[in-house]
Amino acid sequence: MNIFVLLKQTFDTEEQVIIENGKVVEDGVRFVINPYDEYAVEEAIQLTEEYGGEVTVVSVGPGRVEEALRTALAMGADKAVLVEDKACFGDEYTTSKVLATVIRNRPFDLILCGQMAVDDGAAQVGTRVAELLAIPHVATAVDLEIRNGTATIKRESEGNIEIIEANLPLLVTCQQGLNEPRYPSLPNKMKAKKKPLERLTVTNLQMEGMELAPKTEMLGVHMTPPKAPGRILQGDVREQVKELAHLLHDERRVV
Ligand SMILES: Cc1cc2nc3c(=O)[nH]c(=O)nc-3n(C[C@H](O)[C@H](O)[C@@H](O)COP(=O)(O)OP(=O)(O)OC[C@H]3O[C@@H](n4cnc5c(N)ncnc54)[C@H](O)[C@@H]3O)c2cc1C
Repeated sequence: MNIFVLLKQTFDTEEQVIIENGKVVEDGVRFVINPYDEYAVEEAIQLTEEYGGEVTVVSVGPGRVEEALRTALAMGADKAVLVEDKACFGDEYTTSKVLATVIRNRPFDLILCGQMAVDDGAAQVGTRVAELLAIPHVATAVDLEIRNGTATIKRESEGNIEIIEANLPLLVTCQQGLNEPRYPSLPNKMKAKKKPLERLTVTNLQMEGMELAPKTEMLGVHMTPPKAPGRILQGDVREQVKELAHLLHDERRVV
C-alpha cells in the first residue's frame, strides 16, 4: 500500500505566542510536527507494518521543516518530499494545489493528514486536496481499518461516532484518539538522516505563478484583549442587589 502523509510543521503548543507588527514572531521558537499529523504518520506506519508498502511524508514549507520530516522518517516513514520554494507558500488554496500536484502523478492508495493545523486552525487542506484529486474524503477519523481495498472509518461528529465505508484511493483526516504516536528511538533517528528527502521547486512541479496565487490575504494578527478583572460586591445585601441591578441595566445593558 502506498500511503502519503501531509505534514505541517507548527509552533510547539507550549510556546508563548508573541505578535509584533501584526505578525507572529518566529525567532527562537520551537517547531514540532502538527500534533494531528503525528496521528497520521503513526497510522500510516502501522498500516504498512501490517500490509506492506511505503509511507511518504510531504510538506510545503521553509527549510526548517526538514527537521519535522526527519522526525517522521525516524518514526518509520520511508521517504519525504519537501516543497521549500517561496513561490509555493500562500493560503490553504495554494498549499492544497501544491500538495495535490506533488501526489497526482505518483501511485497512491491512501492519503492521511491532520484534521487541522493547530497554528491557523483552518481545517481546509485535507478536504481541498481530496477535491483536487477527485477522491473521497473522510474527516476526523478516530479508527481506521482497511480490508480488500475498502476502508472502514469511525469518525467523531458532535459527540457521536459515525461509521463510514469508502473505497481506496481515499483521503482521511486524523483526530486525537486514532492511535498513540511512537517516539523515535536514537538508532532510528540516526537511520532517518540517510533516508531519501526530495526537494522540489515550482519549476520541478511545472506550476505557473498565477495558478498558485492565494485566494485570501491575512491582513493582520492580534491577541484578544485581556479580560477585565471580576468585581465582588460588598456591603449590605439590599445595597448589593441595587448595585447589581444598576450594573446589569445601566452599565452592561444586558437587562
Ligand atoms: C467540519 C468542520 C467543522 C468546523 N468547526 C469549527 C468550529 O467549531 N469552530 C471554528 O472556529 N472553526 C471550525 N471549522 C473551521 C476550521 O477549523 C478552520 O477553518 C480551519 O481553519 C483549519 O485550518 P488550518 O489552516 O489550521 O488547517 P489546514 O491547513 O487545513 O491543515 C489541515 C492539515 O493539512 C495538512 N497541511 C496543512 N498545511 C500543510 C503544509 N504546508 N504541508 C503539508 N501538509 C499541510 C496537515 O496534515 C494539516 O494537519 C470547522 C471546519 C470544518 C471542516
